[in-house]
Amino acid sequence: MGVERKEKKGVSRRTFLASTLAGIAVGGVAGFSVSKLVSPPTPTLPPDIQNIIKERNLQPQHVEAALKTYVPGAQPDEFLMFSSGGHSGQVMVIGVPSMRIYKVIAVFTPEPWQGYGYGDVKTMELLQKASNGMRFLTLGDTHHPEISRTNAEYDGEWLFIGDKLNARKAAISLKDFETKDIIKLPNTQTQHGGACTTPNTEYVACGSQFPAPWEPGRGYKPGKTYIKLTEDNFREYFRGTVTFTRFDRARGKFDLANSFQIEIPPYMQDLEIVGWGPSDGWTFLNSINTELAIGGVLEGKPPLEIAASQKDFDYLHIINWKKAEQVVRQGKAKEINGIKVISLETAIKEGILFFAPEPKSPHGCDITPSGRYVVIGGKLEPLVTIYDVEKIKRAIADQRFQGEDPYGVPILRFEDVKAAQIEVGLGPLHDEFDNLGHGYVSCFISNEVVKYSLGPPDYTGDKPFQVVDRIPIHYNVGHICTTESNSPSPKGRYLVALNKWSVDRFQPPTGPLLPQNFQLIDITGEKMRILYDMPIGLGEPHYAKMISVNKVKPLEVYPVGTDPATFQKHPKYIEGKLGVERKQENGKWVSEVWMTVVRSTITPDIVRVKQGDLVRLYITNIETTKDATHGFGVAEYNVQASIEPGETTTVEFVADHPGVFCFYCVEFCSPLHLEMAGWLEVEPAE
Ligand code: K7E
Ligand code: CUA
Repeated sequence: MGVERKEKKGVSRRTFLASTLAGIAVGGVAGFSVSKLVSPPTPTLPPDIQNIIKERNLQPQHVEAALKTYVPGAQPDEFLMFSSGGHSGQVMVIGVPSMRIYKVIAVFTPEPWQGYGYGDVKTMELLQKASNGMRFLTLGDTHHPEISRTNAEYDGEWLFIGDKLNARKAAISLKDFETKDIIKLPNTQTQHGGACTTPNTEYVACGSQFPAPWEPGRGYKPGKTYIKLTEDNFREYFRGTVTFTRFDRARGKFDLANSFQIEIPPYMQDLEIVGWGPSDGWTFLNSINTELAIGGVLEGKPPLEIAASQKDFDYLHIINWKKAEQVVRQGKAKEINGIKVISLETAIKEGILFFAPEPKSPHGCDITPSGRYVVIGGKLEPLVTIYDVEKIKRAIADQRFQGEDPYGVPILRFEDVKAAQIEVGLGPLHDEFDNLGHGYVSCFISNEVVKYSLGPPDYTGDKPFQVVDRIPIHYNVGHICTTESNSPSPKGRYLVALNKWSVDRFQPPTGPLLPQNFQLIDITGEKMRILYDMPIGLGEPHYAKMISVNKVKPLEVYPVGTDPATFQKHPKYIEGKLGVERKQENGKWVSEVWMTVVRSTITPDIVRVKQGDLVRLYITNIETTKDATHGFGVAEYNVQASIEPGETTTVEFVADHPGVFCFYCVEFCSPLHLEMAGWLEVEPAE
């Protein structure tokens, strides 16, 4: 936005850059002059700039990269990238092209700066609810973020992310960048289908990864279901799931009562994507371990990685989710552990689930902008396989199958549904797309990103399905992320490679545990060019989604008294009410405290309670100034809240330790911030 506007008037920034860079390239750098070979005289850089370049030992391409990525203060980045934080359990918000981290959003792990999981009731409830009958979990492994969609386009209102380790899903509002709901997927132990939404965010879909033990008719209950692990039992009694979780945008909550789940065979389902356009109504997941191996190295069996990689083909799962929705409406699903489940048998009988062969132990699963092609990374084959959704639909309509899997799922013929296979490089994983009909694939083993042309209608040139460029990556690239990819309207411009290893890219090294490396790549020209290496020292990111900054419209401050859990007035916000009230609730003593914070006073600043009381604070930040956040930390009590301007928050803890404890504002908010403090007196019980 900002950038484009500036380029329209007068000399564009890009023209200026081009001429200065030309100046550098023709001898501005090391006194080496080839300017005679170039016909029009090119401007050179001022001597002080040349000196910096010389002193810092920079090459022309470094200077170009710096000029393309530097974003001055108060000027906007072009894109926001929401990146998984891997086993940090959180989400990172990064500006592109500056590659600055703007925020780490607390999701599955307590986070003190945001007062997440340290006494703030709404966050404690989220973490509690997310544990849903399991032990209290403070660990998640976030992989695949998704942004809410309107007509399949990202609308910038909601962000979803999955927790692979515990099969949970979270919804984050992009109005205030806070987690609003977390759900544990029923009958599911781990997930990897990420979070992908249907075109108007009616559902957030997600496939399981490792199948869970499953009692016929009773499904899987964490900590309850036990089926002895043997190869036979694994085939017979373990199951995977695909869950379509209804999302209520107005309330910001997942709605299990209106969700449904499909039981699927115990292969290891992997990445998932929900289609639009020609693939509207369909979802696609790939799978590994169709060998149904379980490992057992010390029991005389081959290790899982060998046993699970025998077959040349695994199965792309093709699911008609609109038909599944109908089948649920017709009452053909059975409620198991709080969700309507379409049995595997019903899914087959009703024409909901189909397979297509996919080579070999594949990984990524993506859809081109037109919605016409599904692209799978071969992982153990150097191929990207492209399926034509029109052909898939036709083959299904004509009932053209090559046979069935052991569970009776019909398998389409590979030749009937394939559009093309492109030999790209070693270990192809994930694909992303630009606005000109190109795909990009990460090659984990050959350490490169490979660019190729798609077919019509995405690409209408005369060389479809061909490799057009490649660039080395440092190192072991997992996902890649282009602007608004996996939607109908990618924006081109940038690609970020989410690299697993950084090895020597950051000097000096910071110990044996090295950061991951995000490499920013310019994809505007014919040749891709690396612009920036960004160390990620906050867990291991998997996927990221990048959207134009102007699609995200966060609040600046909350209206005073707002409960961020609902964006409504907090039920306990009573204007002007301050002080402590001690009362009994179900036979227990509760000290309720109405509090305000404003530069630089916490009122009341003395809170007297009795040992054993449940202390419940309603804290309102009555500031109306942008960024005037106050914190509330209680010494030796592990209590910390972050109260944004206008917010009313509830904080609860049991005053189990007698004594006098300081509380203070933990955000340096004003010259008298150090004085923004008070005392909690806990009178010992007799
Ligand atoms: Cu390839 Cu979870 Cu998407 Cu990691 S997954 S890289
Ligand atoms: Cu409020 Cu420091």
